Amino acid sequence: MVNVEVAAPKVVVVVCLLRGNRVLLGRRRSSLGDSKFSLPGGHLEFGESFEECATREMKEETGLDIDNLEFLTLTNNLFIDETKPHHYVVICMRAVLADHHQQPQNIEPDFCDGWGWYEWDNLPKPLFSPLEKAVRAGFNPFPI
Ligand code: 8DG
Ligand code: MG
Repeated sequence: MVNVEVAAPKVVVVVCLLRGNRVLLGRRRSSLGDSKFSLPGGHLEFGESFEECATREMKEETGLDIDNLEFLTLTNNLFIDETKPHHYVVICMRAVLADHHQQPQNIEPDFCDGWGWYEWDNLPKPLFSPLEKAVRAGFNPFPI
């Protein structure tokens, strides 16, 4: 049972990093969504803009520098049935590489098996549940 007196939703920023018709995904190493493919990102720190958080998380997790950040959408992600319940308000940004020759590095191997570029029309399986749900609902991060 969640103690709603002390439990609080957290704000997370994730990034759809676009390259041609591909997007950057990593296989999670985490109690939540372990071995599922998900977008890079993490918790918004006090005082940060969404753009700053996206840029920092991308650098911390992949070593990549990003550019042309734009807000895409937000989702209210509940993981209530987990042993430890979580509630995330997820801000989803879009970006491109600042330097098109830069390659992603797996900087936090304890939290990710590795990063790869995946075609949007042929996404890997299994996707992390919130991403899977968004894709099924028609979410598409590419500009029209
Ligand atoms: P931080 O401590 O470095 O700030 O965070 P992190 O260690 O990078 O956390 P994370 O697991 O990558 O992201 C925080 C939570 O955000 C994660 O446990 C569940 C939620 N989340 C979603 N959707 C997505 C997503 O597509 N990608 C990521 N990375 N997290 C997501 O609900
Ligand atoms: Mg992360």
